[in-house]
Amino acid sequence: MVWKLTGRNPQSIHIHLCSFSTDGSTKARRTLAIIKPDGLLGNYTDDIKRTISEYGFSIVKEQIVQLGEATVKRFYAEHSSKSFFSSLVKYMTSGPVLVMVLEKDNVVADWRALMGPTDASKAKITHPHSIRAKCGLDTEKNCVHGSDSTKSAQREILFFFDELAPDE
Ligand code: RTP
Ligand code: MG
Repeated sequence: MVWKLTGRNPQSIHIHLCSFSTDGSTKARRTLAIIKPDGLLGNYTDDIKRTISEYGFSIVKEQIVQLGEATVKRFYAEHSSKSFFSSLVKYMTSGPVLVMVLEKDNVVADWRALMGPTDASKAKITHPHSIRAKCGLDTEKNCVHGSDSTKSAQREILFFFDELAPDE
C-alpha cells in the first residue's frame, strides 16, 4: 500500500507518505508534538487533531498539562542562552498545553512540514496551509511544537511519557 497525500498547496506543504518502511523500529516513527497555550486557548485543538489525522499521523499518546517554569526551562534548555528564553518560558506557562506522541513513517520531517516555519507571520505568506499559518501569530506565539530530529524526538517523548521508554 502506498499513501500519497500532498498539501492542498503543494508548494507550501510537501508530504509524501509511503507505508513500506520495514526497519521495524517504532522509535524512529514517533515524534513529540505540542499544541501550545495559544492553540489550546484559541480553540484550535479539534482542527489541528483533524489535520493530524487527515495527513496520516496516529496519536499514540496525549495528555493535557499545565507546564511550570522549571519544566519549560528543562524542555527548551537548548535555548537557555537566547534573548527570547524568558519570554518563551512565560508563553509556555501561560496556560495548559496538549502534549502528543505522533506516529507514522518519516514522522519528524512530515510533522515539521505540516507545522510550517517558526515565524507564524511569515508562514501565513510562504506556507499558508500550514498549521502555524492558520493558528499562530508571530515568531513566538506559533501554536505548535515539533521535535527537530529523531534524537530530539526520543528525548522529548521520554520527557513527557517515560512509560514509552524501550525495555533495554
Ligand atoms: P519548537 O521547538 O517549539 O517546535 O519551535 P521551532 O523548532 O520552530 O523553533 P525554535 O528555534 O526551536 O524555538 C523554540 C520556540 O521559541 C519561541 N521563539 N521565540 N521571540 C523569538 O525570537 C523567538 N524565537 C523562537 C517560539 O515559540 C519557538 O517555537
Ligand atoms: Mg525547536
